[in-house]
Amino acid sequence: MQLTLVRGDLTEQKVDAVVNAANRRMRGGGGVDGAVHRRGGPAVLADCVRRFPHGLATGQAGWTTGGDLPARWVIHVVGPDYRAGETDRSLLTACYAGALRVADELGARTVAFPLVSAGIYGWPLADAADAAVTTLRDTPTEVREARLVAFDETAYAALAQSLSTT
Ligand code: AR6
Repeated sequence: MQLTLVRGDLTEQKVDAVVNAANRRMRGGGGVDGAVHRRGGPAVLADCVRRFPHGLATGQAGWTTGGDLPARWVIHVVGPDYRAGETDRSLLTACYAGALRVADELGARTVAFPLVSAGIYGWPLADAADAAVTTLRDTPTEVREARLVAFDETAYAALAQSLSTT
């Protein structure tokens, strides 16, 4: 599997599936979640309601249609809310491993990832980048490209550092 890094907007990636940093309710929100629902349109929320009537637990992953996104599917993961005291790192790595498992179920071969929990949920940036890089590298998968999408320069720098040192 190829692990790549780009700077850009997750919702513009032309991949089989994009990963969304959602919350337990699975009904949209701010950050990348807001962008996914805006760009994906109402079909994404409708699928969330239908497929996840009770939401998802922290650390879990599940998929919906990509709606109007270039990607065919959205794989929603619920990262731990560091600011609220969810500091167990295995909850964060489970998001990446779970997203790859769901991608394999779907047959998605190219998957784009944001830096889960590193925004509104406040996970320290360098460790969030390390968790992403090491988990994506170490998890067996049929995915051919896992593309890390850094939204800003600081996220890009943290991911580049993790890719070169871990
Ligand atoms: N493309 C790529 N990355 C983005 C984009 C984008 N369009 N927008 C933001 N990021 P966050 P979290 C980056 O806050 O910390 C929501 O309200 C952002 O700079 O989106 O897991 C949910 O509903 C950061 O590096 O997700 C939850 O309630 C990374 O994506 C909560 O926020 C993650 O930031 C989840 O918080």
